[in-house]
Amino acid sequence: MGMVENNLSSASITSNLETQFIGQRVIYYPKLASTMDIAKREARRGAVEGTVIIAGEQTAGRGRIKRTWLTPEGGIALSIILRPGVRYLPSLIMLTSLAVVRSLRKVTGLESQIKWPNDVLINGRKVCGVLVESEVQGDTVSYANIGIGINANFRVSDFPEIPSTATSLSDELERDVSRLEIIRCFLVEVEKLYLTLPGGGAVYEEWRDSLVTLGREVQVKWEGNIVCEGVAESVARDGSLLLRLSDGTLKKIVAGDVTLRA
Ligand code: BT5
Repeated sequence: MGMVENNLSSASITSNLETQFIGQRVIYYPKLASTMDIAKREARRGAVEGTVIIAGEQTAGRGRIKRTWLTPEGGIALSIILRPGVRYLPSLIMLTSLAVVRSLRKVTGLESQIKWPNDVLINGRKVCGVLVESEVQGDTVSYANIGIGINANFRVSDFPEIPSTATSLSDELERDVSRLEIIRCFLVEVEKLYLTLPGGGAVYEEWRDSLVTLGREVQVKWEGNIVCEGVAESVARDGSLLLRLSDGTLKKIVAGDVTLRA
């Protein structure tokens, strides 16, 4: 696979970036443990809202509940420091996934779908994971950092540690993509969606309508154990999944992993 871009740097990302604050300050590391760690440290030091931390490669990337996220060279790993009003916290995972879907479509032409709660899939395979880590004091959000890991320019089959249910952009397209373009587009899309929140924008509706999960029979797992099964009927505005159980009752699922049944 040829090199489409080799110039990921703070300057190449911020240069003429059409945002007000997201990505106006970028801290780039060729290799890093986890962008979430640096984002937390920077946020606690009072970093300006919209500060972006990007790694060319991560050695200790994190998923939810202490799981590992692998970002080999060629991947995209970034975190953004935000400080929304506390009532907008549930919207962050939604707007982040939506911004990924929009930027993959715009830059690569690939259509992707969102799987509750935090996966972006292409043809049923995970291409991106989303993570939000926040600290709230009273009614104030000290920080809410959003992180995305996108499998971009590498072949998943070259990394046995990555589950075979994953895919990458270059696996899908059989060519490399411009990580720089995807990152810049993503920052613009995140800011657009973020700025709609106070006006009661349609983030929730768009997210709900992009979910592959709804209408499907699913199994919900928590730490590897099946906790319930049912039909994913809807999602609530707080992001939770509403599951119709076989006895007809509706159960609200706040966290977990879902497996879509055929
Ligand atoms: C996620 O967690 O999907 C959230 C991943 C967030 C990663 C970003 S990268 C930038 C920022 N800095 C970080 O340190 N993290 C964020 P979860 O739903 O818990 O999924 C984790 C699971 O996905 C693992 O247990 C593996 O099974 C699988 N996995 C690991 N690496 C993968 C990859 N590259 N592609 C697809 N699946 C992967």
